[in-house]
Amino acid sequence: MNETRRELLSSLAAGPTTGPALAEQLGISRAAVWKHVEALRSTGFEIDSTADGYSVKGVPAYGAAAIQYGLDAPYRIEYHDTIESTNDQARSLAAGGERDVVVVADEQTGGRGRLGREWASPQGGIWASTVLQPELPAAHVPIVTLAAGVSVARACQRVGVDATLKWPNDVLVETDTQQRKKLAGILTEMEGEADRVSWLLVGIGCNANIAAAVLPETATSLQAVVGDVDRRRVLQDILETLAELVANPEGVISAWKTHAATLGQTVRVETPRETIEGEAVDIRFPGALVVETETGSEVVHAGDCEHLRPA
Ligand code: BT5
Repeated sequence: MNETRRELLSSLAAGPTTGPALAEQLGISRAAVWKHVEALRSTGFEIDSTADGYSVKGVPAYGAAAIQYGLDAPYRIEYHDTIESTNDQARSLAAGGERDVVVVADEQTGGRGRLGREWASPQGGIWASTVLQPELPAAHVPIVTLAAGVSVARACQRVGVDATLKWPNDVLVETDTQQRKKLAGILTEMEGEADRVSWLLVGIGCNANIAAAVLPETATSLQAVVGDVDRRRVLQDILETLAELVANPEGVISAWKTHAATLGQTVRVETPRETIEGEAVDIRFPGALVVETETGSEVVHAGDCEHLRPA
């Protein structure tokens, strides 16, 4: 979506605005304003023309303009009905110099998890990758993965789903059977040098309006817990919290701890070098897990974590 369309949506979100006022604000002709309004109507926006100006009466369920409308985060939305992987598309935008753009899809045909694992991404999910350039050294990037987890957990809680966080990148929810299942996952990828991140991709996959039966056995969805949700609002919520936390990374650890499922669990963490077993006792900036083992305390920076039982 271009800058003019984005500005127009943000003016309309603030309240009814007349054609001449919009033309002046956007620095375009009144005829051009009318064309933009018609284009929005053709994507499903209901826009009335009243004495006060153009007034939005209805917003389409999903799509670039719908997600952009009323979004309180400094991101541009690029939307695809279907795509191989939003992270791949975000990567090519990042390589072309774009920042602060979110690639969103209704369906992915080649969704990826970490270490090349498959990520099931049928229609109805929230599949979104944000291209960022945070003011962080590369070593601090894990804080952004935690921030994304917090953003998803909060957005899920707002629709009535008690989501919790499993270190480092999973969002879980307890199902009827007292089992915890995976509701969402985060895939962070970056390019840069030790002291400077040139771009960072935050890929978020959240099983929203999807039947649990079409997901892996270990997964669940918002639909399975509370029924269909307004994906547009949920994604806006996620992006708004993400933007806020990325701008204030010092608040992320305490926010993460308030949703943590991992702390207080006996865990097994597989790192590239070893397997560590013990009680998960703390999370430390920029995102390390502290595990109390039989032989002492270990600080783990990356790995796959399995919850064995409450400690
Ligand atoms: C993750 O990997 O959890 C990161 C997932 C990131 C997906 C997003 S969607 C938007 C963006 N574009 C992409 O292509 N990717 C990102 P990991 O921790 O490696 O977990 C992967 C494992 O989760 C798989 O091996 C399955 O066991 C399980 N899994 C696969 N699909 C799932 C789903 N839809 N929901 C829950 N679990 C799933």
